[in-house]
Amino acid sequence: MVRVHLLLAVLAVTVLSPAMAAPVIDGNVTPADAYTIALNDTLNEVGLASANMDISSLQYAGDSQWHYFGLAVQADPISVIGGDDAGSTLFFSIFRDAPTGAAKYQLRIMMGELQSVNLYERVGSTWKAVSLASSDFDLAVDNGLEFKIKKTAMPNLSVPQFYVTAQLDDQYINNDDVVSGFVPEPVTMTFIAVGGIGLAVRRRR
Ligand SMILES: [Ca+2]
Ligand SMILES: [Ca+2]
Ligand SMILES: [Ca+2]
Repeated sequence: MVRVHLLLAVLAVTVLSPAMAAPVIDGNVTPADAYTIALNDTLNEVGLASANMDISSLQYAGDSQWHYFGLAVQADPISVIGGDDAGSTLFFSIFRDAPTGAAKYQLRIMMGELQSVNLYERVGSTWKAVSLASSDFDLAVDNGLEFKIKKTAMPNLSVPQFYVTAQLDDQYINNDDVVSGFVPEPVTMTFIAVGGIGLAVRRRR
C-alpha cells in the first residue's frame, strides 16, 4: 500500500514540475529567458549619466547549478562607457543573507575597454578576493547585461534566499543608479517531493 502511494507522489511531481529553460546569456533580457524574479527600478532618476545607464530591472532565475541575472536599462543598448564620459561602466553588486542581512559577496563587472570580473567574499570585517575560474561564470553585454555564476562559487551565501543590491556606476561624477531587492527561496522539486511523500504516508494511517 505504501509503495503505491510513493509511486503516485513521484508521478505527481514529474507532471507538476516542467523543466525550467535556463536563461540564454546573450546580453538581452527577453521573456524567453524566463527569469522568475524581476526587481523593477524607477526610471528617469535625477543625475544619471544617460538613459542607457538607467536601470529598468534586475531579473533573476536559479537552478541547481547556477544563479542567472539579467540587467535591463531604459534605453538600449546599455552604455559600457559610463554614459557620455567615454570611460567604463561598472556593475557593482552586493549579496546578503536573508533574513540577517549579513553581507557575504561583492561582484564587480567592469564593462567596456577595462573588461573584468571580480568576486570578493566577506571575511570578518574585510573583503577578500576570490579567484574565479572561467568555468564558474559566463557573461554577455548587448542591449543589457546578463551573467550567470555557479552557486558553488558563492558557498557562503548559505541560504537559498538573499538580498541583492546592484548599481551601474559611470566611474565619474554622475549619480549611480541603484536597484535592490529580495530573491526568495524557490519552491524546489525536493520540497514538493518530500511534501508528497509525507501526504502519502499520513493518508495510510
Ligand atoms: Ca538572454
Ligand atoms: Ca533606474
Ligand atoms: Ca558615478
